[in-house]
Amino acid sequence: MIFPPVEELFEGVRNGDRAMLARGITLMESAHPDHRERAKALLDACLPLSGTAIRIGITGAPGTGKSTFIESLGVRLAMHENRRVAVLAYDPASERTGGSILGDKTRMTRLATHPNAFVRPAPGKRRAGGIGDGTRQSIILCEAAGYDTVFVETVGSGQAETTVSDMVDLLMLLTLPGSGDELQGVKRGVMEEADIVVFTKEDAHTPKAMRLDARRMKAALRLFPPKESGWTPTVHTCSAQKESGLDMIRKDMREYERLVKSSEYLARRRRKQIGCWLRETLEARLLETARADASVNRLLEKYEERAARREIAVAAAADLVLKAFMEGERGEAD
Ligand SMILES: Nc1nc2c(ncn2[C@@H]2O[C@H](COP(=O)(O)OP(=O)(O)OP(=O)(O)O)[C@@H](O)[C@H]2O)c(=O)[nH]1
Ligand SMILES: [Mg+2]
Repeated sequence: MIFPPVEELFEGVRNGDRAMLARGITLMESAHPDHRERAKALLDACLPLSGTAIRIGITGAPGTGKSTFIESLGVRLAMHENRRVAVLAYDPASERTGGSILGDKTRMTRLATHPNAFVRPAPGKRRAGGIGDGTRQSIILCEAAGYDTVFVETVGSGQAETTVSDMVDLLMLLTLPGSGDELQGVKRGVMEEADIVVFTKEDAHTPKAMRLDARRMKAALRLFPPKESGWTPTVHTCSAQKESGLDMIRKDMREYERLVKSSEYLARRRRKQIGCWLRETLEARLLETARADASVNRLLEKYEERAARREIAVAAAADLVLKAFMEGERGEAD
């Protein structure tokens, strides 16, 4: 893919040009070595303009209605609060198909056509630099483009090393009524991190079942230790399709935002996230460098043979390869 020069991309992003923003994000996601320097330059240019939005993670098991929810809520935020809404939706289905098919729900056509919104259905390709790398960079670009509300949709399987809560300010967990304690495979950890829990599709369930589940969830959340933010997690029921229950959620979002922005908490949380991002990136770079190192690969083969013959233990062989790699790196630096 051919990209415009970085200055042009940056100007486009800064002026809120959605096509340029989309291309900028594609550049960030590109694994092509030629694109790396330009991606870095674009990110550097955007950094001073970032940090301004409220970043909201929407997580939940596949099919809970995350995309539909973001769309309905997003349209309301844009319409009633004049918010500029960006959505980064990572579509697990397109990951399976290699990114060629994106469902209508992920495209969020109603929101995407709103002049105050930007929807980016990303195939969620995981490349070196940590799974969150592309998403974090995309958030920065969206903020530089003037979006004040950024949604990140992910499947809360809890398998990823980086969870969405490591990159957002507010985490919403979506779940279906009647899904029981195990929350359809969503890990307990995600429940503990959630600031707002939403039972979706209330139009398809009896009010009694919804109330019961909400009550149980509230009781379960009370067992977790109090949050550092000072926020007490809330529980809601809604239907994104019938547009019910959404305004209460909007109200909570505003209150949460006010709370975390009026204390040191948001700054502290973001600082912690940066530290996490830096370490993750460094780890990925180290791995990448070691994997590309010819002498490491030669030694690996040699020790693999020897380990297979049981002449050396695997841990001892790994130590020797690591030692040789570090000495080689030091030698080069001299
Ligand atoms: N009855 C009803 N159906 C809904 C509601 N919200 C979503 N759905 C339906 O549930 C299905 C899944 O919705 P999505 O919004 O794609 O769910 P998702 O959580 O984003 O799904 P993945 O991204 O694939 O994990 C679709 O068929 C929606 O039409 C709702 O409020 N009520
Ligand atoms: Mg979805």
